[in-house]
Amino acid sequence: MQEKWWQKSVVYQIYPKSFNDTTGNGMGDINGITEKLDYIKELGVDVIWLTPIYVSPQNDNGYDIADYYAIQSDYGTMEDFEIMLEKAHKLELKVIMDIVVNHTSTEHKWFQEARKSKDNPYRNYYIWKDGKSGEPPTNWESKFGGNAWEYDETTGSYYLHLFDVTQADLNWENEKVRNDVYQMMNFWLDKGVDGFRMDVINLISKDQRFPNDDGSVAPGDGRKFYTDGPRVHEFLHEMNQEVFKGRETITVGEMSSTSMEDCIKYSNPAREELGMTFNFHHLKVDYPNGKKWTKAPFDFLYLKQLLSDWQTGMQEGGGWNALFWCNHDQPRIVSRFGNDTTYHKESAKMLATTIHMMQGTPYIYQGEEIGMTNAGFDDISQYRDVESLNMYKIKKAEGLSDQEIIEILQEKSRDNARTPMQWDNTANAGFTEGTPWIGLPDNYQKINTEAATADKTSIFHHYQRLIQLRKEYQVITDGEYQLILPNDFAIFAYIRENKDTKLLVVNNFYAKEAKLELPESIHRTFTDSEILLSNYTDSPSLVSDPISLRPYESIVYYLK
Ligand code: TEU
Repeated sequence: MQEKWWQKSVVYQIYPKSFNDTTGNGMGDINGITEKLDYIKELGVDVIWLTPIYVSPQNDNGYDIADYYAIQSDYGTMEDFEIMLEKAHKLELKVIMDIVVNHTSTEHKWFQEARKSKDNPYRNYYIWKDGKSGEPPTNWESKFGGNAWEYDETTGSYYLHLFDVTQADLNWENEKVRNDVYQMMNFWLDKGVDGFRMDVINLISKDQRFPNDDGSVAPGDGRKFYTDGPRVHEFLHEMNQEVFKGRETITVGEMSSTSMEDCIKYSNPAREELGMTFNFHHLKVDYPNGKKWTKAPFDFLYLKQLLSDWQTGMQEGGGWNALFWCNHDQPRIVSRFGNDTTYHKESAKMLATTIHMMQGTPYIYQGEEIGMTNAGFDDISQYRDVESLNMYKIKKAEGLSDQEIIEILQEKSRDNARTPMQWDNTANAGFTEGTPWIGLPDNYQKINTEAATADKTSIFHHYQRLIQLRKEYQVITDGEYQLILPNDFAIFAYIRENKDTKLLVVNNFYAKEAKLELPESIHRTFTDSEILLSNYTDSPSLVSDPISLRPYESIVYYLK
């Protein structure tokens, strides 16, 4: 297979609202991004992805789009965007937009029209059904809690919303919807953007029988009738032909509760659908029985198995993984699978190495490169996220105490990742001169980009080196992956190998020392080794056996 440029790239995700505020209104903006492009360039990434900046009532921070063709005024103007794009391109940074086309805001003009009457030309842009004896059409649940159908009085029927009630699902069966979406995507590509991250794109095709979920397959919330649905591959192939064909775009689909079989189909170039996929299975290893809203430790063996299965499975099927720990929907990884107190630096670096030496395109979420931590909010008034606020109400009604709910939110809330970017140790971490739209942890005094870029041993410089290694060692892009010691309770170790290079990556996931005993079959394959990267200055050479890994120690060996 011919290698694509984005298979060797690293992407940096920006959450504009929390990135850098230049107006003092407490929210980040496009000019704030432009101002920080040099910082992003210094890290060494190739691409930036902006979460939605279109006109939106912001009920879900922009994932509820009211106008795909215009910029939300809080963020600036189209001109600001064009200036940002030009500067990014000058720095050889590509820019990808976040496209949300499973649903629109109910404030979008299509929906405003659609709800007026049953014979409105836009009616069929959305999914409308009559209720059943005063009940919603099906028992499907919204991802943010409650039934997924909302009754609309004007026409006496229900519309589907898999997310918030203000996020109405588009009807992809309607060719006009599809063509309008493709036209809009072409508008942005013609403007010069380099590709798209596509929000919950595997949910666009619903089973047209709209059955009730009988609960026979967990979690029984209806997802089996629209996840990787009946026509999704057909629609994405069509999109590919109408939008991406003949262009050098980078495309990544965000896949909710997807299967590997489908991800291979989405991302195998021969099928001409998308470039790569995000899946979330490895980020559910702290959801006991699939339940997110509980406090639980993570299942380390399962984490290794999942990541490894997706490494080998996608490679065998000719698909391509997006690699990531963090985004705006996930708690901070150093607080989640690492140790954000005693071993902050060590564990953040170890987690980075674990993912960055795998096959795929790595994504770094703003602040991850300096080890930003969970927010630590201890009062519900500090939370902003619609999902967290809904869950608070639901858990309260189930009888949990405030304290119990807060403890869950402190671990699981999406707001953990949405606190302002920590630039320096001045007020509000240098994010704004006004009042930030959401609070931030006190640790910005120590954890900030100014300190990190000045310190050669920082997490920032570790990420920088990981990005360079990907450019220097082809094996990271094309090598085979082999998990070793699958049943070791502390060490995540694997081999990357192509015809001329062999790397061994070892990571201690815990604060205790761990003994690394390599299988004889691996030992026989090398006589010498060199350390390419470590999170300790004096990591052991591989000559002795077994070797002791210190807390969170992480080493990349080049085997000779
Ligand atoms: O997220 C889709 C998604 O399924 C999740 O990651 C979701 O936020 C999580 O499961 C809730 O627990 C995307 C966006 O990334 C997210 O910010 C939006 O809220 C969502 O789609 C709706 O557009």
